[in-house]
Amino acid sequence: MTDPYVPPTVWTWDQESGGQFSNINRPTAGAQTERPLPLGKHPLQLYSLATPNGVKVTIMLEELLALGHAGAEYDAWLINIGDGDQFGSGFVAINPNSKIPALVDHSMDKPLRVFESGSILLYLAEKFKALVPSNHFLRTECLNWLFWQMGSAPYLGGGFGHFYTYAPEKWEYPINRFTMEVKRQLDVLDQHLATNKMMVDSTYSIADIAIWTWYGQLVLGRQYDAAEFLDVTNYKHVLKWAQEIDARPQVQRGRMVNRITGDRDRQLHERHDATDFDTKTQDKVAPVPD
Ligand SMILES: N[C@@H](CCC(=O)N[C@@H](CS)C(=O)NCC(=O)O)C(=O)O
Repeated sequence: MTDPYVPPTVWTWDQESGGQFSNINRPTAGAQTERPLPLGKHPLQLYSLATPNGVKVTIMLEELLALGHAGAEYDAWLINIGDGDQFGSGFVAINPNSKIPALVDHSMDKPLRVFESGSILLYLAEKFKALVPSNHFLRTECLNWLFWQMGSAPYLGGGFGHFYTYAPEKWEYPINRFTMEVKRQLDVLDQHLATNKMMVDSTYSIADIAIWTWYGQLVLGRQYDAAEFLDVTNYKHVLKWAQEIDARPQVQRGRMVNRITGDRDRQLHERHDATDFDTKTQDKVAPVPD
């Protein structure tokens, strides 16, 4: 039996954790390399990867474009967090927290940086007056759920996902702790969606986009290979809502942008034009020889 861990008086970083992301985890902030960011032709420049946080923004931009907001045209550049791109000087200048997604709006006198996925969703919703209710009561409810998601998802990703999937060993205590919390969160959503078609009444909004990328995709079986373990089909109202959102063409396009895993015809590493979905997916630009 190994000795129980006794925390030292002062913690020091003297060893890699051994987990899947141990090569990029550090107890310090700031740029590690000198690397400027590329700049495209559109007003909005997005630097991201198709994780649940990243996909929130590409779905939002595709939704805005589908609504006819031409000012939402964007270049999406790939930030490969596994390669440490988030620690380049250009990226750190637009997000000192070194996490995707980060957006720069060049449509004004001087460029404006926006980081934190919830802040980006709200920024775009306000800029284009879309996908956030204007009614004071409904808008407040929309922000309640947006902030709920921003506070809850770290339990799902950093807690459950980390210990169930990425940690170097399976430890019962943290898996139990975070599984209980994630199932409680799913029950919160299930009870809410039992009497509401969407997160805010019956109108699709940034609250749905934010929550769907995490909890919607979890019940659709796309996260952490944990659908059976979490018994996700039990959350029937969440599942129905998730399937409805999943069927939106804008959502399907948004999921493809900055994706570097999965089916090659669903991977669009960079997006600079609406036609890229038809011509620049990986099966077309880098076909695998037979
Ligand atoms: N609260 C942030 C979280 C962003 C976040 O955790 N991004 C992850 C990918 S989903 C990341 O960039 N990780 C890189 C790292 O930890 O070094 C948001 O919602 O934007």
